Amino acid sequence: MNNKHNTCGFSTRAIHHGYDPKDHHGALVPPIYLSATFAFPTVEYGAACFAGEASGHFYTRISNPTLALLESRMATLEGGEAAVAFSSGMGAIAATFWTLLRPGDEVIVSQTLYGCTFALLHHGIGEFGIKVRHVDLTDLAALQAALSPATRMIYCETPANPNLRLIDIAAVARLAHQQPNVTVVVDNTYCTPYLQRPLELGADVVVHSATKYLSGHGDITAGIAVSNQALAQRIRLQGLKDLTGAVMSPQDASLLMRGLKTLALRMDRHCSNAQALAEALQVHPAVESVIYPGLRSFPQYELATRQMKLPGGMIAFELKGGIETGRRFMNALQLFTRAVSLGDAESLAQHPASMTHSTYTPEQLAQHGISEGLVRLSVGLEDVADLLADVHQALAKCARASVRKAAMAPSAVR
Ligand code: 7XF
Repeated sequence: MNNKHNTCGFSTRAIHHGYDPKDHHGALVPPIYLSATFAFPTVEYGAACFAGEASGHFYTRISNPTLALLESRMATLEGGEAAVAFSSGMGAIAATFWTLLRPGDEVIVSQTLYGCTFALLHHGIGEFGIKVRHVDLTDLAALQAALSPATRMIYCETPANPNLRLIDIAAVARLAHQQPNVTVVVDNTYCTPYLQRPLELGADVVVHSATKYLSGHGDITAGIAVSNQALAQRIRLQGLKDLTGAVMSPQDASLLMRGLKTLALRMDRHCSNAQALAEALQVHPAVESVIYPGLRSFPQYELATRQMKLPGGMIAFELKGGIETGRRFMNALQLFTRAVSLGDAESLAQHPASMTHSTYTPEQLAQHGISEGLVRLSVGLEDVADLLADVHQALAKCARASVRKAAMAPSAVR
């Protein structure tokens, strides 16, 4: 693999790392190796591949040249040694859990997690003899108290989906690594390596839903795990090859590499659009509260500026009148699309409690800091003036509806 861009900047590596057209008939864009299997020159060589004694591609569920190029790019962008590509974020997360955890082990997880990660923990590995403990990882004393000789993994999202709570990765990793055999795994989906690089802060594995910002165009589902060579090899040979089989297709790897080429440009625009929207929401009289790491009112503003290059493209907020007003707001949106997922060019709005986090019971939502009234925005790449106009017209409509409703309420009748 061509690594002459190793010392270049982020975008240069996102565009060029590991590839030289002259090795591929001059093709500017890396070819897609659409082959499930690869020819062995001899039977002995084939056996050596299976024994792990020869390198080279032999079956796409284990490796493929297009996937290998993508993986090397993700590794360099995250500051890791190696990466493993998956067919979805949940594929990457499940493979990492199944590889690193065994019955009797304990995994400490942060309070708020994406709904299906929560479900995988509670209805998946939690039912196979692995103890799952939710701990407020912003409280280092609580983490210290929760660590036990059986702890094998600490897992978190930062910022968390959907309430954007942050975890101080360096502080958690430092504490975790005072004990042997604890792997710190961070879901970096909300940030991408352009905004935050957990491995450089002491984490051991980074996982991604590459369905989101990394691919950026809403046309594939994909996942990535990045770590050192030894861990990546275990995740590939156990988690991917045997335990999930959740392999990414070479066509999707090509689309994902296309997305990576514009990642830095897109993230800059997502962040500046989101900052403008968050500031507008914050001063609007219909809005109860806004959660966005770029606002000075954000409770972990100092940590956000220290840990993240920019505050990201996701906003969570609540309207006065709670979820009923929130529903009216979302139904009144004209440019934003009502849809789950995030990180696309199109701006998206959704209701976590009934959609992405509906795997939590109402009691669990309250316990894990996901308010019923929360509305989540994934701010896209449109012109900010159009986004602001859409949000303002939707807020005006739901405010008018609230006034009508109040006027019709029995208490208002004299
Ligand atoms: O398997 P996927 O590619 O959908 O990725 C799962 C996943 C993992 N980590 C985080 C932080 C995620 O946000 C996701 C997927 N979340 C979407 C969302 O929150 O809108 C899924 C739509 S139900």
